[in-house]
Amino acid sequence: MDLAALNKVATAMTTPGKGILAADESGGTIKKRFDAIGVESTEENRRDYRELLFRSEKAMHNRISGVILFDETIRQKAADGTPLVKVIEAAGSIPGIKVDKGAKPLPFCPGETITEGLDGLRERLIEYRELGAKFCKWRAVIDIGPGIPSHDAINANAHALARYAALCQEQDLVPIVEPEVLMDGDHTIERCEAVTEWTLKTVFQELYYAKVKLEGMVLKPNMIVPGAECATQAPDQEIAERTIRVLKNCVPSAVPGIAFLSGGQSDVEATARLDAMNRVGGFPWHLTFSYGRALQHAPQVAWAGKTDNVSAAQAAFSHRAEMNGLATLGKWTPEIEKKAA
Ligand code: 5MM
Repeated sequence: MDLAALNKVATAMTTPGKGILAADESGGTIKKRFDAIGVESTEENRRDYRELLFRSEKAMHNRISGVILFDETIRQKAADGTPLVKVIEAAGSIPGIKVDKGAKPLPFCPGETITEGLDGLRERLIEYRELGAKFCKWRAVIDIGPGIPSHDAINANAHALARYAALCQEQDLVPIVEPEVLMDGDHTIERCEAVTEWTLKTVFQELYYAKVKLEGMVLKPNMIVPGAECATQAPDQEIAERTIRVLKNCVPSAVPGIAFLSGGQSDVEATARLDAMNRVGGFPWHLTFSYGRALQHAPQVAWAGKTDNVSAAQAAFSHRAEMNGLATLGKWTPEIEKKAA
Protein backbone atom coordinates (compact mmCIF):
# COMPACT_ATOMS: atom_id res chain seq x y z
CA MET A 1 0.00 0.00 0.00
CA ASP A 2 1.28 3.45 -0.96
CA LEU A 3 -0.21 5.70 1.74
CA ALA A 4 1.28 8.90 0.29
CA ALA A 5 -0.43 8.17 -3.03
CA LEU A 6 -3.75 7.37 -1.31
CA ASN A 7 -3.53 10.59 0.68
CA LYS A 8 -2.85 12.55 -2.49
CA VAL A 9 -5.98 11.16 -4.17
CA ALA A 10 -8.15 11.63 -1.03
CA THR A 11 -6.93 15.22 -0.72
CA ALA A 12 -7.60 15.91 -4.42
CA MET A 13 -11.12 14.46 -4.09
CA THR A 14 -11.95 16.94 -1.34
CA THR A 15 -9.99 19.95 -2.58
CA PRO A 16 -11.65 23.29 -1.67
CA GLY A 17 -13.82 24.65 -4.48
CA LYS A 18 -14.59 21.20 -5.83
CA GLY A 19 -16.64 18.14 -4.89
CA ILE A 20 -17.77 14.73 -6.07
CA LEU A 21 -20.54 13.83 -8.51
CA ALA A 22 -22.30 10.65 -7.32
CA ALA A 23 -23.44 9.12 -10.62
CA ASP A 24 -23.44 5.54 -9.33
CA GLU A 25 -27.18 4.85 -9.40
CA SER A 26 -27.77 1.12 -9.67
CA GLY A 27 -30.18 -0.25 -12.31
CA GLY A 28 -33.26 0.11 -10.12
CA THR A 29 -32.47 3.63 -8.96
CA ILE A 30 -31.65 5.08 -12.39
CA LYS A 31 -34.88 3.53 -13.71
CA LYS A 32 -36.79 5.35 -10.97
CA ARG A 33 -35.07 8.65 -11.91
CA PHE A 34 -35.75 8.10 -15.64
CA ASP A 35 -39.38 7.08 -15.00
CA ALA A 36 -39.85 10.47 -13.30
CA ILE A 37 -38.81 12.29 -16.50
CA GLY A 38 -40.52 9.90 -18.93
CA VAL A 39 -37.32 8.32 -20.28
CA GLU A 40 -36.91 4.60 -20.88
CA SER A 41 -33.96 3.16 -18.93
CA THR A 42 -32.03 1.57 -21.81
CA GLU A 43 -28.27 1.11 -21.82
CA GLU A 44 -27.95 3.75 -24.56
CA ASN A 45 -30.10 6.31 -22.73
CA ARG A 46 -28.13 5.78 -19.52
CA ARG A 47 -24.90 6.27 -21.49
CA ASP A 48 -26.18 9.38 -23.27
CA TYR A 49 -27.35 10.94 -20.02
CA ARG A 50 -24.14 10.27 -18.13
CA GLU A 51 -22.02 11.35 -21.11
CA LEU A 52 -23.77 14.71 -21.18
CA LEU A 53 -22.83 15.22 -17.53
CA PHE A 54 -19.19 14.19 -18.01
CA ARG A 55 -18.89 16.45 -21.08
CA SER A 56 -20.12 19.52 -19.17
CA GLU A 57 -16.65 20.94 -19.51
CA LYS A 58 -16.76 24.02 -17.31
CA ALA A 59 -18.43 22.21 -14.42
CA MET A 60 -16.17 19.19 -14.66
CA HIS A 61 -12.96 21.23 -14.92
CA ASN A 62 -13.77 23.79 -12.27
CA ARG A 63 -16.01 22.09 -9.74
CA ILE A 64 -16.04 18.29 -9.98
CA SER A 65 -13.03 16.61 -8.36
CA GLY A 66 -14.25 13.06 -8.92
CA VAL A 67 -17.12 10.99 -10.29
CA ILE A 68 -18.54 7.83 -8.69
CA LEU A 69 -19.51 5.38 -11.43
CA PHE A 70 -21.65 2.23 -11.52
CA ASP A 71 -20.25 -1.06 -12.87
CA GLU A 72 -22.00 -0.58 -16.23
CA THR A 73 -20.69 2.98 -16.69
CA ILE A 74 -17.02 2.26 -15.97
CA ARG A 75 -17.10 -0.16 -18.92
CA GLN A 76 -19.05 2.12 -21.30
CA LYS A 77 -17.81 4.17 -24.23
CA ALA A 78 -19.07 7.61 -25.25
CA ALA A 79 -20.97 7.94 -28.56
CA ASP A 80 -17.64 8.67 -30.34
CA GLY A 81 -16.01 5.51 -28.92
CA THR A 82 -13.97 7.19 -26.16
CA PRO A 83 -14.23 5.28 -22.87
CA LEU A 84 -16.26 7.36 -20.38
CA VAL A 85 -13.41 6.99 -17.89
CA LYS A 86 -11.15 8.84 -20.37
CA VAL A 87 -13.77 11.57 -20.84
CA ILE A 88 -13.75 12.13 -17.07
CA GLU A 89 -9.95 12.12 -16.87
CA ALA A 90 -9.67 14.52 -19.82
CA ALA A 91 -11.82 16.96 -17.83
CA GLY A 92 -9.30 16.80 -14.98
CA SER A 93 -11.60 14.77 -12.74
CA ILE A 94 -10.93 11.45 -10.97
CA PRO A 95 -12.96 8.31 -11.81
CA GLY A 96 -14.21 6.12 -8.96
CA ILE A 97 -16.56 3.16 -8.62
CA LYS A 98 -19.35 1.96 -6.34
CA VAL A 99 -18.39 -1.54 -5.19
CA ASP A 100 -21.14 -2.50 -2.75
CA LYS A 101 -23.92 -4.81 -3.93
CA GLY A 102 -26.71 -3.03 -2.14
CA ALA A 103 -28.51 -3.12 1.20
CA LYS A 104 -30.29 -6.42 1.94
CA PRO A 105 -32.60 -7.36 4.87
CA LEU A 106 -30.66 -8.08 8.07
CA PRO A 107 -31.84 -11.36 9.64
CA PHE A 108 -33.92 -11.01 12.82
CA CYS A 109 -33.81 -7.19 12.52
CA PRO A 110 -37.11 -6.14 10.92
CA GLY A 111 -36.80 -2.87 8.96
CA GLU A 112 -33.00 -2.94 8.98
CA THR A 113 -30.44 -3.79 6.31
CA ILE A 114 -26.87 -4.92 5.87
CA THR A 115 -24.89 -3.85 2.81
CA GLU A 116 -23.50 -6.84 0.94
CA GLY A 117 -20.61 -7.25 -1.50
CA LEU A 118 -17.52 -8.39 0.42
CA ASP A 119 -17.23 -11.84 -1.19
CA GLY A 120 -14.84 -11.65 -4.14
CA LEU A 121 -14.27 -7.94 -3.53
CA ARG A 122 -10.46 -8.14 -3.77
CA GLU A 123 -10.69 -9.54 -7.30
CA ARG A 124 -13.29 -6.95 -8.34
CA LEU A 125 -11.10 -4.13 -6.98
CA ILE A 126 -8.16 -5.35 -9.05
CA GLU A 127 -10.33 -5.28 -12.17
CA TYR A 128 -11.76 -1.82 -11.39
CA ARG A 129 -8.23 -0.47 -10.84
CA GLU A 130 -7.27 -1.78 -14.26
CA LEU A 131 -10.35 -0.07 -15.73
CA GLY A 132 -9.09 3.25 -14.32
CA ALA A 133 -10.76 3.67 -10.91
CA LYS A 134 -8.74 5.56 -8.31
CA PHE A 135 -11.30 5.39 -5.52
CA CYS A 136 -14.31 3.32 -4.42
CA LYS A 137 -17.56 3.80 -2.59
CA TRP A 138 -19.58 1.59 -0.21
CA ARG A 139 -22.85 2.80 1.31
CA ALA A 140 -24.30 1.45 4.56
CA VAL A 141 -27.88 2.42 5.36
CA ILE A 142 -29.09 3.09 8.90
CA ASP A 143 -32.82 3.60 9.33
CA ILE A 144 -34.37 5.46 12.27
CA GLY A 145 -37.76 4.23 13.52
CA PRO A 146 -39.52 2.87 16.60
CA GLY A 147 -36.94 0.63 18.30
CA ILE A 148 -34.35 1.01 15.54
CA PRO A 149 -31.50 1.22 14.77
CA SER A 150 -30.34 -1.85 16.69
CA HIS A 151 -26.80 -2.53 17.90
CA ASP A 152 -26.73 -5.44 15.49
CA ALA A 153 -27.44 -3.24 12.44
CA ILE A 154 -24.92 -0.57 13.38
CA ASN A 155 -22.19 -3.04 14.30
CA ALA A 156 -22.68 -5.27 11.23
CA ASN A 157 -22.68 -2.30 8.84
CA ALA A 158 -19.68 -0.65 10.50
CA HIS A 159 -17.76 -3.92 10.35
CA ALA A 160 -18.55 -4.37 6.64
CA LEU A 161 -17.50 -0.77 5.90
CA ALA A 162 -14.18 -1.37 7.65
CA ARG A 163 -13.50 -4.65 5.82
CA TYR A 164 -14.30 -2.93 2.51
CA ALA A 165 -12.07 0.06 3.33
CA ALA A 166 -9.12 -2.15 4.26
CA LEU A 167 -9.44 -4.15 1.04
CA CYS A 168 -9.50 -0.92 -0.99
CA GLN A 169 -6.35 0.41 0.65
CA GLU A 170 -4.61 -2.94 0.19
CA GLN A 171 -5.29 -2.48 -3.55
CA ASP A 172 -4.18 1.19 -3.54
CA LEU A 173 -7.71 2.52 -3.96
CA VAL A 174 -9.12 5.28 -1.76
CA PRO A 175 -12.27 4.13 0.07
CA ILE A 176 -15.21 6.49 0.41
CA VAL A 177 -16.81 5.30 3.65
CA GLU A 178 -20.52 6.13 3.53
CA PRO A 179 -22.64 5.36 6.60
CA GLU A 180 -25.95 7.03 5.72
CA VAL A 181 -28.43 7.67 8.51
CA LEU A 182 -31.64 8.12 6.52
CA MET A 183 -33.86 11.17 6.87
CA ASP A 184 -37.03 9.12 6.18
CA GLY A 185 -39.53 9.32 9.05
CA ASP A 186 -40.81 11.79 11.64
CA HIS A 187 -37.90 11.63 14.10
CA THR A 188 -36.46 14.80 15.61
CA ILE A 189 -33.13 16.43 14.80
CA GLU A 190 -31.92 15.37 18.28
CA ARG A 191 -32.57 11.73 17.40
CA CYS A 192 -30.69 12.09 14.10
CA GLU A 193 -27.78 13.61 16.02
CA ALA A 194 -27.69 10.78 18.59
CA VAL A 195 -27.95 8.01 15.97
CA THR A 196 -25.35 9.61 13.70
CA GLU A 197 -22.91 10.00 16.61
CA TRP A 198 -23.41 6.35 17.61
CA THR A 199 -22.94 5.24 14.00
CA LEU A 200 -19.80 7.30 13.35
CA LYS A 201 -18.15 6.30 16.63
CA THR A 202 -18.78 2.63 15.80
CA VAL A 203 -17.50 3.05 12.23
CA PHE A 204 -14.23 4.67 13.34
CA GLN A 205 -13.71 1.99 16.00
CA GLU A 206 -14.10 -0.71 13.32
CA LEU A 207 -11.82 1.18 10.90
CA TYR A 208 -9.17 1.16 13.63
CA TYR A 209 -9.56 -2.58 14.28
CA ALA A 210 -9.30 -3.21 10.50
CA LYS A 211 -6.06 -1.15 10.35
CA VAL A 212 -7.48 1.35 7.87
CA LYS A 213 -5.24 4.38 7.42
CA LEU A 214 -7.39 7.46 8.00
CA GLU A 215 -5.10 9.65 5.87
CA GLY A 216 -6.08 7.57 2.84
CA MET A 217 -9.88 7.66 3.04
CA VAL A 218 -12.82 10.02 2.56
CA LEU A 219 -15.89 10.00 4.85
CA LYS A 220 -19.32 10.47 3.24
CA PRO A 221 -21.83 11.14 6.03
CA ASN A 222 -25.33 12.55 6.27
CA MET A 223 -25.92 16.00 7.72
CA ILE A 224 -27.76 16.24 11.05
CA VAL A 225 -31.32 16.99 9.95
CA PRO A 226 -34.81 16.25 11.33
CA GLY A 227 -36.76 13.44 9.67
CA ALA A 228 -38.48 14.57 6.48
CA GLU A 229 -41.91 14.12 8.17
CA CYS A 230 -40.92 15.72 11.50
CA ALA A 231 -43.30 18.55 12.43
CA THR A 232 -40.39 20.70 13.62
CA GLN A 233 -37.89 21.44 10.88
CA ALA A 234 -34.60 23.24 11.62
CA PRO A 235 -32.86 26.32 10.24
CA ASP A 236 -29.72 25.82 8.15
CA GLN A 237 -27.52 27.34 10.85
CA GLU A 238 -28.69 24.80 13.46
CA ILE A 239 -28.13 21.94 11.01
CA ALA A 240 -24.63 23.25 10.28
CA GLU A 241 -23.71 23.64 13.97
CA ARG A 242 -25.07 20.24 15.01
CA THR A 243 -23.35 18.51 12.09
CA ILE A 244 -19.99 20.10 12.90
CA ARG A 245 -20.40 19.21 16.59
CA VAL A 246 -21.00 15.53 15.80
CA LEU A 247 -18.14 15.37 13.32
CA LYS A 248 -15.74 17.00 15.80
CA ASN A 249 -16.73 14.37 18.38
CA CYS A 250 -16.30 11.40 16.06
CA VAL A 251 -13.91 12.03 13.15
CA PRO A 252 -10.15 12.16 13.78
CA SER A 253 -8.27 15.04 12.15
CA ALA A 254 -6.14 12.57 10.14
CA VAL A 255 -9.09 12.17 7.74
CA PRO A 256 -8.30 14.62 4.91
CA GLY A 257 -11.82 15.33 3.76
CA ILE A 258 -15.51 14.83 4.39
CA ALA A 259 -17.91 14.80 1.42
CA PHE A 260 -21.60 14.91 2.37
CA LEU A 261 -24.44 13.02 0.72
CA SER A 262 -27.60 15.03 0.02
CA GLY A 263 -29.97 12.28 1.16
CA GLY A 264 -33.23 13.75 -0.13
CA GLN A 265 -32.67 17.41 0.78
CA SER A 266 -33.69 19.84 -1.96
CA ASP A 267 -30.93 21.07 -4.28
CA VAL A 268 -30.73 24.49 -2.65
CA GLU A 269 -31.01 23.15 0.92
CA ALA A 270 -28.04 20.85 0.32
CA THR A 271 -26.03 23.81 -0.99
CA ALA A 272 -27.09 26.27 1.71
CA ARG A 273 -26.26 23.88 4.56
CA LEU A 274 -22.83 22.99 3.14
CA ASP A 275 -22.16 26.71 2.78
CA ALA A 276 -23.32 27.37 6.37
CA MET A 277 -20.86 24.77 7.69
CA ASN A 278 -17.96 26.22 5.76
CA ARG A 279 -18.81 29.70 7.07
CA VAL A 280 -18.66 28.39 10.67
CA GLY A 281 -15.22 26.86 9.98
CA GLY A 282 -12.75 25.90 12.71
CA PHE A 283 -12.49 22.20 11.83
CA PRO A 284 -9.50 20.21 10.54
CA TRP A 285 -11.00 18.63 7.41
CA HIS A 286 -12.13 19.95 4.05
CA LEU A 287 -15.93 19.81 3.94
CA THR A 288 -17.38 19.26 0.49
CA PHE A 289 -20.17 17.50 -1.40
CA SER A 290 -20.65 14.05 -2.90
CA TYR A 291 -24.17 14.63 -4.13
CA GLY A 292 -26.31 12.43 -6.34
CA ARG A 293 -29.83 13.80 -6.34
CA ALA A 294 -28.92 17.38 -5.36
CA LEU A 295 -26.61 17.68 -8.41
CA GLN A 296 -28.61 15.65 -10.89
CA HIS A 297 -32.26 16.48 -10.32
CA ALA A 298 -32.11 19.77 -12.28
CA PRO A 299 -30.22 18.36 -15.31
CA GLN A 300 -32.50 15.32 -15.45
CA VAL A 301 -35.60 17.51 -15.61
CA ALA A 302 -33.99 19.81 -18.20
CA TRP A 303 -32.85 16.86 -20.36
CA ALA A 304 -36.02 14.71 -20.37
CA GLY A 305 -34.30 12.35 -22.83
CA LYS A 306 -34.19 14.83 -25.75
CA THR A 307 -31.03 15.58 -27.74
CA ASP A 308 -32.24 19.16 -28.24
CA ASN A 309 -32.15 19.64 -24.47
CA VAL A 310 -28.52 18.57 -23.93
CA SER A 311 -27.19 22.15 -23.64
CA ALA A 312 -29.94 23.13 -21.21
CA ALA A 313 -29.23 20.03 -19.11
CA GLN A 314 -25.50 20.83 -19.09
CA ALA A 315 -26.26 24.41 -18.05
CA ALA A 316 -28.46 23.14 -15.19
CA PHE A 317 -25.74 20.74 -14.04
CA SER A 318 -23.05 23.42 -14.30
CA HIS A 319 -25.15 25.78 -12.23
CA ARG A 320 -25.57 23.28 -9.38
CA ALA A 321 -21.88 22.34 -9.55
CA GLU A 322 -20.92 26.03 -9.41
CA MET A 323 -23.24 26.75 -6.46
CA ASN A 324 -21.91 23.76 -4.52
CA GLY A 325 -18.33 24.65 -5.41
CA LEU A 326 -18.92 28.10 -3.87
CA ALA A 327 -20.49 26.41 -0.81
CA THR A 328 -17.28 24.45 -0.19
CA LEU A 329 -15.61 27.85 0.22
CA GLY A 330 -18.40 29.42 2.30
CA LYS A 331 -18.99 31.85 -0.58
CA TRP A 332 -22.49 30.89 -1.72
CA THR A 333 -25.40 33.29 -1.16
CA PRO A 334 -29.12 33.09 -2.04
CA GLU A 335 -28.52 36.17 -4.23
CA ILE A 336 -25.81 34.41 -6.29
CA GLU A 337 -28.10 31.39 -6.51
CA LYS A 338 -30.87 33.47 -8.10
CA LYS A 339 -28.64 35.68 -10.23
CA ALA A 340 -26.64 32.82 -11.68
CA ALA A 341 -29.79 30.76 -12.40
C1 5MM B 1 -26.43 8.09 -6.72
O1 5MM B 1 -27.05 7.29 -5.72
C2 5MM B 1 -26.18 6.35 -5.09
C3 5MM B 1 -26.52 4.96 -5.39
O2 5MM B 1 -27.72 4.54 -4.88
P1 5MM B 1 -28.27 3.03 -5.15
O3 5MM B 1 -27.18 2.06 -4.87
O4 5MM B 1 -29.41 2.96 -4.18
O5 5MM B 1 -28.72 2.97 -6.55
C4 5MM B 1 -26.08 6.70 -3.58
O6 5MM B 1 -25.32 5.78 -2.86
C5 5MM B 1 -25.43 8.03 -3.49
O7 5MM B 1 -24.09 7.95 -3.91
C6 5MM B 1 -25.45 8.63 -2.10
O8 5MM B 1 -26.56 8.23 -1.33
C7 5MM B 1 -25.49 10.12 -2.23
O9 5MM B 1 -26.53 10.46 -3.09
P2 5MM B 1 -27.59 11.54 -2.63
O10 5MM B 1 -28.64 11.50 -3.72
O11 5MM B 1 -28.10 11.11 -1.29
O12 5MM B 1 -26.83 12.84 -2.60
